Amino acid sequence: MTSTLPYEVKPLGMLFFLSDAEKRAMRIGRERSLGDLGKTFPDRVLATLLEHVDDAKTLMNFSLASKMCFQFASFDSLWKKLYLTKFGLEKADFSEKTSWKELYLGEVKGAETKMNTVGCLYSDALYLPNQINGIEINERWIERFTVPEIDCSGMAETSTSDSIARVFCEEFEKNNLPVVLRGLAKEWKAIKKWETNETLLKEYGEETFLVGGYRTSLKNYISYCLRENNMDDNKLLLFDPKAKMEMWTENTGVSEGLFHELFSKNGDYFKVLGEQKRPHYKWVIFGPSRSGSTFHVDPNGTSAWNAVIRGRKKWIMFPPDEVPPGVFPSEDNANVVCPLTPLEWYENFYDTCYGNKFDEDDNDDGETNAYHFQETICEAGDVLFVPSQWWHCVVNLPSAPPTDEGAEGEDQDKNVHLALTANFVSRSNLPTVLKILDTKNSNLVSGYDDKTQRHSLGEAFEERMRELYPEILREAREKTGANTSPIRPDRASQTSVEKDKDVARPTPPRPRRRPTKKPRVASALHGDASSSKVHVSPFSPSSSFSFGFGDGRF
Ligand SMILES: O=C(O)CCC(=O)C(=O)O
Ligand SMILES: [Fe+2]
Repeated sequence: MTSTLPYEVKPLGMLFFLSDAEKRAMRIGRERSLGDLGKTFPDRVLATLLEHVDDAKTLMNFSLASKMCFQFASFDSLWKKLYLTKFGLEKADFSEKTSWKELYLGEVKGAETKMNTVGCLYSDALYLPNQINGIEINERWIERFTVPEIDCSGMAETSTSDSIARVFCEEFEKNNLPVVLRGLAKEWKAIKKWETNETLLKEYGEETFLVGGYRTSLKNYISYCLRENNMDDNKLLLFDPKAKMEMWTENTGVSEGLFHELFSKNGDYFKVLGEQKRPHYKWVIFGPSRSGSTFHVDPNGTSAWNAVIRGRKKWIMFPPDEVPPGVFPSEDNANVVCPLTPLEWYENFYDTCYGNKFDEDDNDDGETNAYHFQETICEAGDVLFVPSQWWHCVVNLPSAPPTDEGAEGEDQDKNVHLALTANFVSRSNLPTVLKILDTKNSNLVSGYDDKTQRHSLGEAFEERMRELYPEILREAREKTGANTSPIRPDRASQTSVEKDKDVARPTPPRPRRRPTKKPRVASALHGDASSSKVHVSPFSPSSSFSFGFGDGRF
């Protein structure tokens, strides 16, 4: 992977290959250039300090102090943050500029500074984006398909359709277990109509969408996705809860036939609040290859369906009572510390999930100590059911596993991934939803632009449910009163069908598993700045924690 940085940065470990004299020269150069700052702070801390500089002028002044300062102040995620905060995305022209710094300076006449570079800098902190962009997708990460599947391709016949609906509801939805509905959306018009960037742009090129919380035209976003040498470690996702209604009404089959039967007929109880008052629930998600959503559970206790329109999505999902390794939720689950990008998680934790025994876990229920996670890949036309409170992490896979440099960019259409998703309240997850709303914890409740609406959601919802569905509310309230734990999948039902079960039967909470690695830098997630369901910053500060930088100084 080639670097687009204005200077050459190498991982600290590469110092090993220098002669003693060269190492000494590097050390002296660093000391002279950074002075007390360099003596006092490790690179990682220095880079983090610079994240708190919120105006470009200060950053530019800092960069003029010395060659090293210039290099630190050129760290592109600093400029990404400054650019987005000041200009949003509307004007960003990704076809012209290769870095966020260039974009920023392009907006400010005469701001360009020239500095001879120091040649080469050895710093893990500054090498971080290269390292993340250089993570190769390992075959091992994408070869397992353990989420159960229902083949929906022959559903023209009513009898097939009926039996799919029965199996989905009885075995999966009621038991709060994931399932892939293969081909359920394959007849949706969107799949043909949006097959290429050209056709997609023809229809929506000038339309604006929310990207990382900022509005920009689709034309501009697609050029961002296709930008060569995109060195953003946390690539921007188009994640828009208010995209044009016609994208749904004219291009999908969400309100008819089997799809309607599965997901809306007996569910979607937030509809009692009306379109204006219900929390966000329908999202358009576009993203380049390697982008995705880091570990999270979906908002407000809802379940979701996710339909791939173009591209490929790798999913890994953990049941509600198993916090995935490398993920550290706060006590109330409102904040989660975890790797900022899905591929960082794979690189550092995927293998931990297999065959790892946790000694403090006392095999109390006769099960093995292994995690009960499930994995799959969804392609165009496939729909995944994401049950309430399941942890999941999603990554958009390049069209073919890259074998050599440049292979990822070969198929531009396949490397822009499109999906539609919606969250819903059903009879099965209603107790969980009510319990979360009961907390009135405005960090747990989400889906409004205006945070004050979060507070009253529980009361408003309950009132309307009492008017319109009193029996269903009563049934759910009996469960919330009787048991305060979230819906948990019954392990036995993961392999056998329990047809006589009406609703998910909560099992007692299991002890949380102890992950084997701890983040070196605890990076709390940062509120609701983006429109994403995942509460992460739209920026990619270098405080995303990462591993494998063993310089031992931090
Ligand atoms: O499709 C994706 O990238 C992630 C979807 C997801 O997890 C969500 O919308 O909550
Ligand atoms: Fe999600």
